[in-house]
Amino acid sequence: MYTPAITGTGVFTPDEVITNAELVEAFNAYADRMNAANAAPIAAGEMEPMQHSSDAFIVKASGIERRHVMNKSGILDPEVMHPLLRQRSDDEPGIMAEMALDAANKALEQAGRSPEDIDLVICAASNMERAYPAIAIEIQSLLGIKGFAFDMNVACSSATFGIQAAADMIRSGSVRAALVVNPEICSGHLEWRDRDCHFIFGDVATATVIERIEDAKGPHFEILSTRCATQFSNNIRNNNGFLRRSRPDGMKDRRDMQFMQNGRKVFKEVVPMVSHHIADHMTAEGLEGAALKRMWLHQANKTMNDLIGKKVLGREPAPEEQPNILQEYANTSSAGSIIAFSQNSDDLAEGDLGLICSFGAGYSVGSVLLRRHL
Ligand code: CO8
Repeated sequence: MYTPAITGTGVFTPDEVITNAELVEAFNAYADRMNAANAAPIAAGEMEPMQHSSDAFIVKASGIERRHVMNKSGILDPEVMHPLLRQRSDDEPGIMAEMALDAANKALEQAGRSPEDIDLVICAASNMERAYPAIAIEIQSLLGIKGFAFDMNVACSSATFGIQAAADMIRSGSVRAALVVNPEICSGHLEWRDRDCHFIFGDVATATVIERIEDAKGPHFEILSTRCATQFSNNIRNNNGFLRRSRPDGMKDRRDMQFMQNGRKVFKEVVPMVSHHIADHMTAEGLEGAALKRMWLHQANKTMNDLIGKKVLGREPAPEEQPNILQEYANTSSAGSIIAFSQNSDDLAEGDLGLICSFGAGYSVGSVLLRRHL
């Protein structure tokens, strides 16, 4: 058995940024148009008017201040309210592959590796732009990697589940070095016309290089253990899929074809699930939560992270013990905990313990326990 280690990470951040103020202005303009267009049924009491969104609510409820997106103009146009992305020919790289490539090159550079050193690519994300061929195989081809590649989807937990799959293959010796990429183009599936969720997501891509610890060329994180858990829930759901046109009103503009959630229930059910998951993981390793120097948590909601951190450490976590990036990126699904890790891990000392933990739709929870080596 070999010991796996994370030797490099990379983040692709789209150039375009939408602040809460810009988002709310566009949403409110859309709501006003809808209310004007439906003035008669609203006046007759047959229809509820759309309510305005507010920057203050968004910051208080989530901690999110802005988000990066692949296309801003469509999202902010009250006539459109979704990203506008050009149609690509089948002979050019897809948008997810392009995003992932940037993050992958940064991760390889940090690890001091070139594509020929890698023999496995996993594209782990909450949405794939097409069913097949796998996005991972396209990325493998664009990078010139030999070996094999596959896609996997566990919503917000895709990255940690992907790391577990890669780490297990490295342990057993079936691969020597792996690249796990998480291109998340959440803007494509977010319902920007719904004020309950229009502020939640952003776009980004992350990448992680995992290899045998003895092959590490620089500072790295030993993967001590991983733990994954799932429990079915309808509280976060997206009904879009390949059977859509086969349904009676299949191609209609239906709300359930975009991201849907019962946010309050998710909050209440997922916080204890994640806190117990981390506690169980630490106990299985003969450790207490307080042994963790840092936690890189899924980036959905600041209050949620504060509560989980407090339960795990048994006290109020200091900001540097549990860094948040959601104020800058919003929820980027599986990429969130990897951005937090990538941007806030260099300062850890030899032997320090840290834990990456993601959670979300499914429900799903994944944790990766790490030890720093310089
Ligand atoms: N502006 C002003 N007021 C608002 C707004 C708004 N934008 N939105 C809602 N309100 C109002 C509501 O109508 C409500 O009014 P009232 O009290 O009169 O009914 C009031 O504000 C409070 O609303 P909520 O109860 O909904 O507010 P919460 O405090 O619960 O906050 C959150 C809402 C932020 C959604 C919160 O519940 C939360 O973060 N929950 C956890 C969510 C979570 O972690 N989800 C994980 C899902 S992500 C995932 O798994 C990946 C899926 C794949 C990604 C696909 C990409 C799209």
